[in-house]
Amino acid sequence: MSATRSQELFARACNVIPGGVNSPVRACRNVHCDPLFIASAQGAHLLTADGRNMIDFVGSWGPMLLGHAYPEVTLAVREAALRGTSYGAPCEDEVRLAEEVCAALPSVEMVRMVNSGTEATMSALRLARGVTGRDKVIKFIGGYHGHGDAFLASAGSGLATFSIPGTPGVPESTVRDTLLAPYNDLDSVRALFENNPGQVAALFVEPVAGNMGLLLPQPGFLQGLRDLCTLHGALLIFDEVITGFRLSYAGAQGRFDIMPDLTTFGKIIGGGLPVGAYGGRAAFMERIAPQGDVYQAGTLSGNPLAMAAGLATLSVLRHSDYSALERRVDAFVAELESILRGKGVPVQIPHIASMFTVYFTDAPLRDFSCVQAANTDLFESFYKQMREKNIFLAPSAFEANMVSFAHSDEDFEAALDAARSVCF
Ligand code: KE4
Repeated sequence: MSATRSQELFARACNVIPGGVNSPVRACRNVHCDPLFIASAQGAHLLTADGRNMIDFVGSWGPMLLGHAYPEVTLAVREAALRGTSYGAPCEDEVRLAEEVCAALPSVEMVRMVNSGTEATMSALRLARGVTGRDKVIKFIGGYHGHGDAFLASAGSGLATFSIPGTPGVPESTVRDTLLAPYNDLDSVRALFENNPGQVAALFVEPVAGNMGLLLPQPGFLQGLRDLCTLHGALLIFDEVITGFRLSYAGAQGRFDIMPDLTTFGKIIGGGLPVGAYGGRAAFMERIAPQGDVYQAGTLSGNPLAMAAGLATLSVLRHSDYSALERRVDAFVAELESILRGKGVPVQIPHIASMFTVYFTDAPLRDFSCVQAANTDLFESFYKQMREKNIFLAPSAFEANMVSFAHSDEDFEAALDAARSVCF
C-alpha cells in the first residue's frame, strides 16, 4: 500500500526536526502510532493531509475552546496582520487584553504578557523568588508547568508520557530547590513547609490537574494549600495555563473561590497564537522590570496579532454559556463511560467543564501514582480504534481531552458510535 501523505511528511520531518515534531507529545509515541499531519481545521473538525475529516478532542491542547478558525478570531488576526506583525513598541491591544484579564480575575491586578505557558511559569517563579528572597519551590508529582528547568523534576505531560525520570540537561543544583509532593496530599505539603522553614518561595499547582490526565482536587485541597502558603509566607501560584478561561471565565480560581497570589496563563488567552501571561497582586507585579528589579523580557511579548486573537476570543467567551457546555459534556461522558463499562473493562472518566480523561482502572484517582496504575494497553487499543473511526483523542493517558463550544450533538454522537464499535 502506498505511503499516505502524513507518512511522507513525517518521514521528511524526521530528517530535519527531532522526532519529526516540534513538541514531543504530538509524536504519538506513547500509543505507538505515527502522527497525523493536519492540513486545516474548522470548528470541532480537523482535516488531515490525507483528507480525513476528524472530530477533534485535543483542541490544540487547550487554546481552541471556541473551535478552530472561529470567524471573529480569524478576522481579527487578518486585520491585525494588515497593520503589521510586530512593532517592538507597545500597542493598544496589549492594554486592552491586560485590562480584560484583570477584569475577569479578582486576584489579578496586573499582568505581563509573554509568549508561552513555559515563559509564564518560569517568570512567575523568578518573581516569587525575588519577592520572598527564598529559593525553594513546591510542585506536585506529575504536575507539568512547562519545560523550565526548575519544574522538570518528575514532571507530567510529555515527560510522564515518556516516563523520563527528570531529564538530562537540567543541573542537579537546579532541581535541588524543587520539592515534590503527591497531588491531593496536604500532609506531604505541610511536612515540606515544616522541614524547609522560611525557605519556600512558592507553591505551584494546577488547580485541576491536566497533565497526569485529568485529576480533580479533593474537597479542601486547594483551600488547604492557600492556608499553608499564607501560614508559611510562600506565594500560592495557580498554573491556569489550561484551566484559565476554560473552567469558567474566571478560571479555576473563580470556580473554586480561591485567591492565589500569582496566576499563570496561556493557550486560550492567545486564541491559538503564541501567548502566555502571568499576573497577580500589584504589590508583587510591580517588582517586575522596568518598574521593579526582577528582570523578564521578550521580543514578541504582547505581539499585536496574538493580542488581537486573544481579545477576539475572550470577547466571545465573556458571553458564552459555560454551564450549558458543561451539561453537554457531562451527558457525553456519562454515556461514554456506560458504553465502555458495558465492554467489561474497568473505566473511569473524570471530567469538569469541557475537559475529560479516559482511565482504564477502577482504583481511586487521587494522584500520579494512581494514574500510573491505569491500564495503558487498553488505553492504546481504545485510542487506535477511535482514531480509525476519525475521532482525534489526546494520544496519551497522561493528557486531558478538550471539548469546544463548536462540538455539535452530531459530533458527540459520532464519538459515542465509534466507542460502541470498540473491541477489547
Ligand atoms: P507551553 O509552554 O506549552 O505553552 O505551556 C506549558 C504549560 C504550562 N502549564 C500547564 C498546566 C500546561 O498544561 C502547559 C502545557 N500543556 C501541554 C499539554 N498538556 C502542552 C502540549 C505540548 O507540550 O505540546
